[in-house]
Amino acid sequence: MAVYLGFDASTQSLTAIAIEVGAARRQVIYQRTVDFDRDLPHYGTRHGALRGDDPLVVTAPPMMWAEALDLMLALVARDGAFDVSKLAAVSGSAQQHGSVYLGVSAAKILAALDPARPLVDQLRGVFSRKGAPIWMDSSTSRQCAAIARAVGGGHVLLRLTGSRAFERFTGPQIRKFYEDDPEGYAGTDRIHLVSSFMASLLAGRHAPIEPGDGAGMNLMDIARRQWALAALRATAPGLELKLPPIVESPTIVGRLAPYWVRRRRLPPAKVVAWTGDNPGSLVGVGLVEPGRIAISLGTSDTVFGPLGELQVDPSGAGHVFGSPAGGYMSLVCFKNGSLAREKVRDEYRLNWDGFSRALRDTPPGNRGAIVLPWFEPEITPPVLGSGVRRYGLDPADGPANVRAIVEAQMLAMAIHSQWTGVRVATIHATGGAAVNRDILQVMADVHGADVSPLEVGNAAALGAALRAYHADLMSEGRPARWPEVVEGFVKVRADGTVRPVPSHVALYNDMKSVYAACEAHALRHGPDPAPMIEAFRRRAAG
Ligand code: ADP
Ligand code: XUL
Repeated sequence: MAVYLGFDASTQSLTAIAIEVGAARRQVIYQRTVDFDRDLPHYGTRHGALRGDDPLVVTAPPMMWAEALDLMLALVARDGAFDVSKLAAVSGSAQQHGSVYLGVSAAKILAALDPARPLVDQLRGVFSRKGAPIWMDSSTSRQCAAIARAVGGGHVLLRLTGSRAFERFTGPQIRKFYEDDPEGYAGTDRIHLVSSFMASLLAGRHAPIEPGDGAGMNLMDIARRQWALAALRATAPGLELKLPPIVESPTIVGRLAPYWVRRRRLPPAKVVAWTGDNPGSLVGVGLVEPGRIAISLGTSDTVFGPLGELQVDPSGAGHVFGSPAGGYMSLVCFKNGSLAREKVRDEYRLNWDGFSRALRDTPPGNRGAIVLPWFEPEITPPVLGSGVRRYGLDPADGPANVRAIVEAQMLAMAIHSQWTGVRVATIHATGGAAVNRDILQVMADVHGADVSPLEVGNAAALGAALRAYHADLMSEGRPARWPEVVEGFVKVRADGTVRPVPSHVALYNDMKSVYAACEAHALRHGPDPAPMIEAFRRRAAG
């Protein structure tokens, strides 16, 4: 019997899940969350992030992530929920794109941590940039344009790296740091993703980057899974010397550092390369083979699934990442996810029960009332100037606004993920809002697909534990087929699959073009959709 520990260093929290794998038993035996705002209030984050005067700039303190890890391992050791001596390997999934900048002293400091002292006390000198830009940042449009130009155009970057230049991607963020603070950039010895930073803390040495997460940088050759020199040169000088190497996903990057072994009496378990939260979730929802998709309703909403072969989104909205299970995955990301739903919930003084009731009390199609849910600058479609747009929707009508927001999110997901060509029969739902069956009903109706909410709600953490297990088997030369690795861990929740209602599916198929017309109008490349909305309203009523 062996135990594997998986972390999810997400936007708002750090979660750990332990799984036990034996001949007769395969189960989740431990789950714990450290919430950044609540449990580490001294960093002053809101929803895990820091914002200043410029609404486009969003960062997080990397020290907070380190303290969360120290706290989490203290809890794991103290809770006594399982026999830690059986811990064979650990891995993790982290929010994607964010970057951590370390000075030359980091390698020495990481290798010589004193187990008697808290981690944060010893890391004070390691950062060459205090804040870490995170995926919610959208302040690098100028840098995106410059990088695209330097490699020969946006489509060249898209084919080379799997994505056109995106504001939140690491390359444009690095270029901005280099432009704004050339001395800080020069004093940077190593630039980590959140994932490789966390793995470095566990292993007590600089950890490499995993290709699932590396693909979210606009710097990696997606086909070769190696740094794309043309993209590096287009980004900042000498960058190749500052980036960790890229390794294959099931790579053991070290052992739990003596710091953790002595501080928490843990065994020197294998540390497996960390990936991004979306690639990690792909494993955690069991989508290790093509044909199905998953929707994660977390801080961001994401639609993702395995891709049979390398293909890119010609519209430039979607991404192709490496799949930790081999091959590729598609990903479409929406920034206005849970926080947008919370905004509407709070604006109309509801709790989640009231939010659900509003969904049940309003008709599918919302009598033609539509909202574009861009409370924050949006990623898909790209919208820099935030602002909610209402079409035929009365701002005073709470229930209609609740339905409008959920319908808008689900319609946008369906429209902007069409490029993958996957005919969706089943959606695996994960993330915090997947507990809400009324939201899942709209998802099922809009996509015309069964929606299976999964027993383990945090797919990113479960995926990390499963990747630790898989890599441990591989490292011992034991064949490990993915369907066998995930077997027994990915189960539909007891409340069961949500089925689409055929009449609603037909209505939403009709509504997709109306919603797309509202998007086009708001983005100033389409006419006033009012006549289209009116015609839809009449059809829906009839
Ligand atoms: P992340 O991992 O991105 O930090 P989670 O996947 O943990 O986020 O999701 C957290 C979100 O889940 C919260 O911000 C909250 O809006 C949402 N949530 C929790 N319960 C419900 C519910 N009953 N209905 C809708 N959303 C919910
Ligand atoms: C994906 C993305 C987000 C973050 C945070 O491209 O930006 O989903 O990974 O969860």
